[in-house]
Amino acid sequence: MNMFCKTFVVLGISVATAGAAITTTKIVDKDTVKWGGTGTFGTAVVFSSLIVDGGDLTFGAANLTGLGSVYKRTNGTGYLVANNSTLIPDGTGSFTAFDRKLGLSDGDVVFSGEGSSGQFGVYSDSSGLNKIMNGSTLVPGETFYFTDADLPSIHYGDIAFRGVSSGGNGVYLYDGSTISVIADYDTTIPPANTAYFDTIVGLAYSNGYTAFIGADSSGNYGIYLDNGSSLICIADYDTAIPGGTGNFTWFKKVQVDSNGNVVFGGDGSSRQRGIYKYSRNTSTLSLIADRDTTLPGISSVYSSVGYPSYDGSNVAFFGIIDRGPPYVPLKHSLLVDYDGHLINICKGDEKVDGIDILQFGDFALSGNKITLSFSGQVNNDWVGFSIYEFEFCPGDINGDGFINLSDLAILLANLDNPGSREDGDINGDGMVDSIDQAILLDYYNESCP
Ligand SMILES: [Ca+2]
Ligand SMILES: [Ca+2]
Repeated sequence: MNMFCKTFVVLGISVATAGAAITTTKIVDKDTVKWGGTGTFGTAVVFSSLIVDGGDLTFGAANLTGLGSVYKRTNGTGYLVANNSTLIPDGTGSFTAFDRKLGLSDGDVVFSGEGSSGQFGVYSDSSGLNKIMNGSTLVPGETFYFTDADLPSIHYGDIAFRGVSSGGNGVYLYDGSTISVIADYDTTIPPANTAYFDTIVGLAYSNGYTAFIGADSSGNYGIYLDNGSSLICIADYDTAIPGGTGNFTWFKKVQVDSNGNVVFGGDGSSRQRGIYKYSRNTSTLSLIADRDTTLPGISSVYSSVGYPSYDGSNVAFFGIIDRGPPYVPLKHSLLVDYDGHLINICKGDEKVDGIDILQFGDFALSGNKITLSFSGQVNNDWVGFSIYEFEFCPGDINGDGFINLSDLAILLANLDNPGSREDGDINGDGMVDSIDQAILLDYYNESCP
């Protein structure tokens, strides 16, 4: 492969005009007119709770009192899903708040919201806003009602959520007409099956697979997967950390794809933290990245990883710098593990569309696009939060949509030198070197997705 490359250097292929190796597109910022409303978003909101599904996006706009509005973009058009002026379906008055976990599938958003006098419920905006469940809904198989619900997740018509009642916590699935129990306080926890679920703190659903983070009454947490007929443990406090030391001691942000593969964040003793994947076909757990993984563009010995966004193929996450004791984490970069290549997509000390990033918010991955919210300033003026889409095509250095000789020529002209993305630094570590060359050759003669 090396000979192949050197040949082109000798031939002296002309370097194409530098283009955009990663293109950024603004979705919303402070000057955007509120979708489905009047006035601009302004600088007083925090964009959070991002979920993408193909080209569709949903997010929340939080103010000082919590998530005040839910928005979505489908087929390129932005809509207001619900805000504090939206009447509660099958309820009284308007919503007063929304929980931070949203769901999105096939253009439909699912959310949990609250109203006056203790109203709560799970709602979907398919064919107008409609109630999935609320405080007048009986817990399946019981004679009592739900007292709270959140963590909704949707895949086409199916909606999974956490329900709370006098019985305890449960994971429930609405199939378009009926609510059934996936796991609840009457369900024994595998593999020992000697204790019952008591607490549910994370939930994801796709195509008949429900993954959740649950614990018994003693606070022993685990990641569990239900396939519609059986419930298995993917990892718990008795599970050795892949590539780490000892067993897991904490779990966060579980994600599941339509084939039942699960990605989650896991912690261990001695400040271990990583992102792990359960492959359902092989029933194996593997490491995606942890604090010992070399993260391109992050040199600090205190580097660590944040919690994942998984799109069914690849995983994106924040690279974090723990600023020494007391280890206050600082989100430093947004990275993606794309086809096994670790690429730094956005560094906190870079400008995006002229904005100096001050703080990262939330993000979501779909294919070769990452949607990211961040706050920042322009010429030292605070411009609040924005949402941008980052489209990347590893190897397309000149940004013409193809990975070919023109890109390779740019890379080789700068080989073994410091450089920018436009110079051939594909993984974003500041150097144009053999790592970048290997990534480019992986996609050689392909076009961008
Ligand atoms: Ca190209
Ligand atoms: Ca590089």
